[in-house]
Amino acid sequence: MPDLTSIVKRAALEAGFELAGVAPAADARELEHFPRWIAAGRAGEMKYMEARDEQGELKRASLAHVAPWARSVVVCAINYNTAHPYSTEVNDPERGWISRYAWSREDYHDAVLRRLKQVEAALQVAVEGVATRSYVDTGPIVERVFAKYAGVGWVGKNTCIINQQKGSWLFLGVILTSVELTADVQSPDRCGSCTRCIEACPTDALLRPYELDSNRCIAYLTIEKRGSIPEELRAGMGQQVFGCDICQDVCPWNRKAPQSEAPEFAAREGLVNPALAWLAEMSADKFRDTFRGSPIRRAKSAGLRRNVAIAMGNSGRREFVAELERMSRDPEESVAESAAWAIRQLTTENRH
Ligand code: B12
Ligand code: SF4
Ligand code: SF4
Repeated sequence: MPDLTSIVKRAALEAGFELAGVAPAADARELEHFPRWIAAGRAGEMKYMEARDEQGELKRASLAHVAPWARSVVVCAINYNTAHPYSTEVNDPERGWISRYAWSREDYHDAVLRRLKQVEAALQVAVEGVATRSYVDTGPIVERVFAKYAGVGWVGKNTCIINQQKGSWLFLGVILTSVELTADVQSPDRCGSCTRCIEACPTDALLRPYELDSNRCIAYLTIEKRGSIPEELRAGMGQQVFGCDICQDVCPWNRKAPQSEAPEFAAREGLVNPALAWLAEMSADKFRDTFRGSPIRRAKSAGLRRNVAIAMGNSGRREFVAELERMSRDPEESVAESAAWAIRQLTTENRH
């Protein structure tokens, strides 16, 4: 008769996860960093990161604040890599970059949660009355810390979970459970003396190893930030129009990253290195149709237009001025203002 931990791990593999491990539901020392990170304003405008419990404690700082009943945390991971170049390998100024994770046919929250529910169901069959709760980005916990203690991967200096065999193109999903499972050995840090990610970040968002300032991170600026993007960061955004992969593209552990076998993560047509002109012309209705079921919806139509205007401003291509003039009359202030900025970039110092 296999033990409960083996049943759960087997269910995770059967559900399509490539990695699954168990972390104790205890607070790891890395979580001590979290309140300092919040106090320093590193979460930017992501207010949900600052959610507090009734005692006024930051929920994410301790699992005890969120699920005092939990005894173990099952951490599952699935690879979303596809056979397409890295952002650091392409260089066409007329094209933008959408982050690798967002090319998918289905939003990863749905694709991962469906699999987690399958694992949860196996656990419930095995243990009557067990309490479980699944999260994919959706709960107030710092998933990566638990992934480290579940042996799924180490927290790299770029703050991403890296697995020695699979690299870091991984989505994480966690299941809190009221039964105690056998914990795995934590993943050792294999970054060594490497600092490539820190050097490659174009906006200096990695302040020091393991510390990211969202306010400077292109992933935050292009996806989460509403309104205008600070001018001093726009040049560093280069051609990124949704998310950013640079600190993972340069990571040696992703040099031979395997590809995903999950059909949901195959790239949608047109999203790998898309033409900026195509995105700029996209109406709000077309945006809704094109990105139905895609994580790109999170930026909203106006957010994507704003990002595209900035990428055009960084392109050095005067041909974009006519399109940008149209965008400078956009009813959304942040789009209009970004387009006006882009026109200045193309018509003054960066003329081609
Ligand atoms: C908020 C958020 C963001 C923010 C902030 C990112 C960040 N680094 O915190 C923004 C919008 C910028 C972002 C970007 C991205 N995100 Co995000 N994001 C989250 C979310 C919702 C919370 C992360 C969080 O709690 N941050 C708080 C800070 C303090 O945590 P942290 O940086 O991880 O720091 C911990 C460790 O570094 C640790 N630590 C470990 N060792 C050491 C050593 C020292 C010395 C120190 C000081 C600290 C330290 O201390 C901290 C914990 O207290 C998680 C889902 C979740 N609920 O966990 C997804 C998540 C982290 N994101 C994910 C992804 C895929 C991305 C992007 C790749 C998307 C993209 N391509 O644009 C980028 C990657 C950017 C990057 N380098 O991190 C995945 C990561 C998968 C992986 N392999 O790691 C997650 C887990 C979602 C998921 N379920 O799959 N994200
Ligand atoms: S995602 Fe991009 S901007 Fe953010 S830390 Fe990594 S390289 Fe820097
Ligand atoms: S680039 Fe180097 S330092 Fe950065 S996460 Fe990868 S191995 Fe670690």
